[in-house]
Amino acid sequence: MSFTGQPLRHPLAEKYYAAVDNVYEDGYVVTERGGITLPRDYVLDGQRILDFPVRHDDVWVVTFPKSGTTWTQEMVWLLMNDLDFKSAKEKCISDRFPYLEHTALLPKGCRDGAVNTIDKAQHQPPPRLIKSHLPPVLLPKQLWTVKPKIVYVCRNPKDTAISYYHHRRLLMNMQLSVDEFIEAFLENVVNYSPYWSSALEFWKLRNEPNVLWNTYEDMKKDLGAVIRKTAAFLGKSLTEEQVRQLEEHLSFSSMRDNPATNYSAVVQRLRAGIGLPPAPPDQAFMREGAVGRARQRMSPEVDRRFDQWIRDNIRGTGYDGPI
Ligand code: PPS
Repeated sequence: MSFTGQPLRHPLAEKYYAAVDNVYEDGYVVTERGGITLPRDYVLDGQRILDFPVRHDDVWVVTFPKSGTTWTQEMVWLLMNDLDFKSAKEKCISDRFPYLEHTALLPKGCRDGAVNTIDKAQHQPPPRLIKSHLPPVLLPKQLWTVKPKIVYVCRNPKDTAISYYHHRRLLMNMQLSVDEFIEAFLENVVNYSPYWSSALEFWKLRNEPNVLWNTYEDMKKDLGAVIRKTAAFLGKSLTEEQVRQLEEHLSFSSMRDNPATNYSAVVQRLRAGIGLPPAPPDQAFMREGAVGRARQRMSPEVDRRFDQWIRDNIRGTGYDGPI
């Protein structure tokens, strides 16, 4: 069986490609399975990912992009490694916690002969820790039969979209205004969209015993509580002093200043791969780390469209995730 997708055809797609300087030379597809927008090369790996062999002792962190993935990965890595802060600081989180489908998401100039990230994820010593931004429909099928632990993190779609906008500027020098990018986001033109194929579908799975539903907003409100909840889910026990230490390590300022979590080197490498100079000082992966500021960044008209889009997508579902 082969994995297929149709070229993304949308009036906004051309504008969006041009604004990122066509870094995905082969454009985008909408996957036949699930209708997800991804770079064309994803079809080469899609079936292998669906057939990826899952282990019962894996721990997966799954999110829609820009929802607090890195924050959660660092928390889970430390919980799974007896709070070994020293080792955590010695190696970038992307090397400690592979991103399953990353190779297919990298512009060609950034691949640089590196090992395919599916191999990297597969051949880790157990317990393997694996990150993915894929929605349930494209994740390995064995996740639903072998049932390893999955930590899902949801973030309200407006803050997610604004964070995504800045991410595209940082990594691809995207030349769209906030409103133009939000339009593309709402029309499912950006990678991994639709947002709801991830958030709403994982929300439906939130009561599965092997799924933990966390939110970025809860992490901001009471990180200690999320640490305790996640530790219990992973079968780890922590003293209150250890919770405090982990909270400190996971604070925005500490992760921003930590080269193993702030992606500063990765960002420069990826920019160089597509011919961009080092990032300007006012742009960084660890950008703002706030909740609820997105509304101020878009025009009132686009903000209203966004609210309508949320209402349209959750109507009749009972969804009570962050909006
Ligand atoms: S990615 O590229 O999809 O993996 O990005 P992801 O890690 O999911 O999301 C990046 C956003 O998470 C913020 N972040 C944090 N916020 C608060 N505290 C901590 N410790 C933290 N670590 C990462 C990061 O700043 C990005 O959000 P924005 O809104 O852009 O600041």
